[in-house]
Amino acid sequence: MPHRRFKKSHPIESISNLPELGMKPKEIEGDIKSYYGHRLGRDENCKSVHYVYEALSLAVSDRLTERWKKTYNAYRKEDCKRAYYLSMEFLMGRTLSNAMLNLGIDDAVSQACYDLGLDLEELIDSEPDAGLGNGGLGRLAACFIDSCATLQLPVTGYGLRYEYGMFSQLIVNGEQVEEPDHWLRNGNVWEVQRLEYTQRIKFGGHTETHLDEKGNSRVYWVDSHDVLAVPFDVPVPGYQNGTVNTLRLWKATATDEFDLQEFNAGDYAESVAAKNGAENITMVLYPNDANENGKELRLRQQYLLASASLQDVLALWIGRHGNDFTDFAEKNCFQLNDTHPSIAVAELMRLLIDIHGLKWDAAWAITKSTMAYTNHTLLPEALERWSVNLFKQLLPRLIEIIFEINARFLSEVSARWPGDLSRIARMSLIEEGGQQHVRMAYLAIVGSYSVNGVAELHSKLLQQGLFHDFYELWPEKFNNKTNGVTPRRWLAACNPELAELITETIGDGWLTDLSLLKKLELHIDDKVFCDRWYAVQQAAKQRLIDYKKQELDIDVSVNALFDVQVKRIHEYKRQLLNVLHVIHLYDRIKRGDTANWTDRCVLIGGKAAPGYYMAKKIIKLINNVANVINHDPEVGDKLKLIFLPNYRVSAMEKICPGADLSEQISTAGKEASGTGNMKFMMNGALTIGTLDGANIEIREEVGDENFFLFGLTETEVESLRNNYDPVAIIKQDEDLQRVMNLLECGHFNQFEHNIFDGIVNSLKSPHDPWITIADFRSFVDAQKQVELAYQDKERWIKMSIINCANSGKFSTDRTISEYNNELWKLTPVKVNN
Ligand code: N85
Repeated sequence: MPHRRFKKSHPIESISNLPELGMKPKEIEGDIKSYYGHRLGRDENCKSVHYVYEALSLAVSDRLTERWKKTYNAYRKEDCKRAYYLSMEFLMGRTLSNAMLNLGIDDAVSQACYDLGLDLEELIDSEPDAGLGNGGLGRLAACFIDSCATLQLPVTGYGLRYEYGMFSQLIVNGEQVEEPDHWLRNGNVWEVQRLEYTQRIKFGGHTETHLDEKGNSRVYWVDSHDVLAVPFDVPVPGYQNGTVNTLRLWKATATDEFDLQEFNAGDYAESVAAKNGAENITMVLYPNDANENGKELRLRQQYLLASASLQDVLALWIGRHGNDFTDFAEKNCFQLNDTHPSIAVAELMRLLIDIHGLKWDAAWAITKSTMAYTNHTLLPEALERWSVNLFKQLLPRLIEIIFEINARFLSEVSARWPGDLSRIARMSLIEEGGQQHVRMAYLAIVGSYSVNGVAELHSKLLQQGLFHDFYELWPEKFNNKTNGVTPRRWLAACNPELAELITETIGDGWLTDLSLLKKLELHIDDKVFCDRWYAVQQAAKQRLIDYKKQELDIDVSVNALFDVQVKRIHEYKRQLLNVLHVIHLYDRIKRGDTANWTDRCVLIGGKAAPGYYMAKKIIKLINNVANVINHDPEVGDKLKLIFLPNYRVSAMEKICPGADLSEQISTAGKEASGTGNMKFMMNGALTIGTLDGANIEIREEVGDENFFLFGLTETEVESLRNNYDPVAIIKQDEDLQRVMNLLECGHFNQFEHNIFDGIVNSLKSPHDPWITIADFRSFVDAQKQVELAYQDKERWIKMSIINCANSGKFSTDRTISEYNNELWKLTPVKVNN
């Protein structure tokens, strides 16, 4: 019998020394076949596309892993400063095509698939989205880590590995029905479980104070019910630069001894069942995009993310520097994606003091120079507040620390404003009155060195409004970082025809320096170029039609203006205003007012939070109006209204290349930034929009004449609130009267009495927070300008080119460079291949 033991004490070198993987079609082809036949054990009898997708993905994934290890080693060797992006959501979408693009093997893979007789498009489309986010905030995190890798910055994403991602949306009888998204059902080739980095997380129990072995008083958190956080790592490749960063997602599991205790008590089955309790923590993503719900499970999720991630970072530090935290703050920083992970402020204090023995002041100095907080909304209903009682039960040590932070902070406030009791009450981390609550945004502000908004207007409103007291105290903490999107996924990968035309015209430098798109403007008078631009866009529109065809069974002409609004359904985003305009167009057709008509196809898509009554009613209204319009022979090609079900990242990749007009019509002051607006612009769509969020900066970049502006400004909105009279506005506007009349008489709900009463009443209410009626006339007029522009094909093409050419600012490469230059101060690390 040969010995099964390794001969040497360190056998690792001998098995770690791998030959480099080839990037040529034949080499990739060989790996695909080998994975398919050997690892997956399939042959010609297998009819499922899935295993072919898996074989190809494994081949691609190996090539990522090679670079991943080199990146890891390069960071280790440099002992460089690192940043950590803490987020409850990473809305990654699909991985395969992006990985191919960033590895620079898309042509080789195409060739390999062609030679094997495989349909690459079909394989790519068989991948489920990683829908680990709600909307803008989650997708921003995904674009950010893409840019960090492309800029070769040592940044790790930390998030949660939800078993169920964002629900799938079905439309049944015009209404949204939610179906659970079990995205891991068929396994996930892109993740690697790392049991060796498992962390232990405490919940419940109580605290005790004792003297430690050195005679110092120390707090112990005891009798807790612990859970394990197991990391699953996902590779995040930069654009053709050898860097592969890490997204580390935590899964909650039960500890072994938890079972054992129960087992000894004789209740084996109960104890195994209790495992579920632990695993429930990362079972499901909460599907609210603008509403905090105060559920205990959600607080457990937040704490698990914060605690596991911080323990992980501290373990890495201690592995290298021992228990010496002197330089910790110089070498680490944490960007908090909204308040969702802001419990990290208190948790870092706990770990440094209770576990690593630092004194309060030293721990606080580290905390407030490593944490930075990004705010994503001004909506009061989205501001997180946790009940102090819940905190005491679930995280007894953390609430003690929060109270201590608050006491010290409030004494700073009263030193600055002696006797100003109302200011102290306003600024306290604890909201009084009935039940006490922790104001998580205030905890994040007090515990951070930076507070930023996500567009200029939004950051200004934070300083003047929501966080004004804090701005007065620490003006230097506040700053703006206008959002962006990654041009790799949102132009190169999703619109390869346009990308190719751009590259042929100006070279390929734009992929990593999007400001170079500006050069396209030199070609707007080149007839051949403009014709090609038009042809590419028409082809994208045709593809969008084809993609939806089986599902929708509606004939749409590519010559119609494709007018698109896709985003979460929310009253502030005003899908209702869009519908009012559609009803107005329908009414014009029925009245025969169609001289110089522009055919239009209005596409609306988005998910409503399952508990958001009005948002669900809006979906029903869109579908009912669509049903009437699309089946009216008198309307014909002039107007179509389509609700796109189950909007998600992979859907946007198909939608944004085919849009002519991008609807960004939120009530001014309510949309923090918006990022869909940037994706559309980058792909050559024109925007109709209010002066809200990043629309303002988009308009600045493209120029007033290339943007369809309408609506009240934020200041006008606020001053109108006290004397807003929508009924009077309706009375004075004949078109609007007719639209409201169609709604009120039940024209769109003939056999469903009164179902839209809630919508009608909210529109007509003087307290409508979104003042939709006030912007109707201005919106309709701007839409007329859109039609005029669209009728002049040459003018439209030029405007389209100008929009794309000026989208350079909205690359997350620019955004991340600003985060890095002003806040993180990391040095890029080259990875040698
Ligand atoms: N904000 C956003 O997407 N917010 C959330 O998804 C969200 C989830 C959640 C859960 C968007 C609990 C409580 C509150 C919550 C803004 O609306 C966009 O304007 N909020 C902005 O472009 C985007 O964040 C990225 O900054």
